[in-house]
Amino acid sequence: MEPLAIVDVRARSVIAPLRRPIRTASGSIDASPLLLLDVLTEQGITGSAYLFAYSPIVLPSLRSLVGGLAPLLRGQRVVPLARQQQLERQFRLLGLQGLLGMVVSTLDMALWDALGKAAGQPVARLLGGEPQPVRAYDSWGLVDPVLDAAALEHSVQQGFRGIKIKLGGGDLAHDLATVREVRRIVGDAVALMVDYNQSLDPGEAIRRIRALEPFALEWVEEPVAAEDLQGHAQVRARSPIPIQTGENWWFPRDAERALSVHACDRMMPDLMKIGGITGWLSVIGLARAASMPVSSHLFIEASAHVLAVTPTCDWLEFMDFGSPVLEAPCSLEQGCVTARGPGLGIAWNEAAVERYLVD
Ligand code: SMN
Ligand code: MG
Repeated sequence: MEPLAIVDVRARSVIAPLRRPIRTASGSIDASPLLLLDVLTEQGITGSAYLFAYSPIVLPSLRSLVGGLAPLLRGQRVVPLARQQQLERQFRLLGLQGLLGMVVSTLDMALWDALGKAAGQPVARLLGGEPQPVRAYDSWGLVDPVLDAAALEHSVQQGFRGIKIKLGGGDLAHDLATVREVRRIVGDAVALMVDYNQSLDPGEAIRRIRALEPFALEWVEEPVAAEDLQGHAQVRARSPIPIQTGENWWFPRDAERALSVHACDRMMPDLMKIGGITGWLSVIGLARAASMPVSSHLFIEASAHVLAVTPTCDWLEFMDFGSPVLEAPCSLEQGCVTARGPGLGIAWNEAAVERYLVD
């Protein structure tokens, strides 16, 4: 079959509901601003993917960026690596990061979705693997162990093998009281992760992490500013608990920078920032060479595919931002998520898109 050819690229903005607000030490998110991206091809195949914009304020800019890229892509073949190299060249002086990096990464996911749909195969199979169950953790924001007790118990009853909560909303005593109570609620058999969302300085992070040692945490995530790789390395060198980071790395070069200074024990690249599936494939080679466990960040559907071909696969983060606008949202089965095809398994629920459409 001749390579798919791009006819157009379309973006729609929606603000979808969240299962629960995400309160973090660095701000709160009460709804899910998403950009839905579709790559239309001459062969009638449409590749789809979405990005999470964090703030609705940037949705118009994201849509405008897609409109600006469309003329560069019309008539081009659906070859993800070639398209990413084309855009890297095009924006060499500006650099692929920020909103443009998010759009380029999401375009990559949509291109892979198109290839999978054209082949009638799940993307995991195009990547040389096959869909397989990946253990998932339920990702929470800051929690109130009293008010959220029943819902946390429900997460465990649903079969999640891990629970992540955010910390840093108060002082150390508040963190300790929260972790102690959540550990009691979820029990010792469930992995417990904590995420400081970049809210501490290295000294305070070391102080707090040392105090958290008794709770057998799976990891402590982004204790300091994401871009402070030396700070991460400083904390890691003194931490009794594995340090996790990566959701804010831009393309594989940031992963290499972090590994070169030993910033973390585990990594969790975000498909929307690391360069999509093409970027992810470069990063897992670095992780394998460093024997570093790799987890995902958001984007459950596409993450299930790439984790299925990740040699050091660790955890899938279950934060289902896309579910409200998908025909067939991902589900948890025996504590795991399994990739579905064809493509990434992404098809819009058009009635829901209409309901949540911003423009
Ligand atoms: C996070 C994800 C999405 C929105 C806010 C915070 C968090 C995580 O860093 O790792 O889930
Ligand atoms: Mg995080």
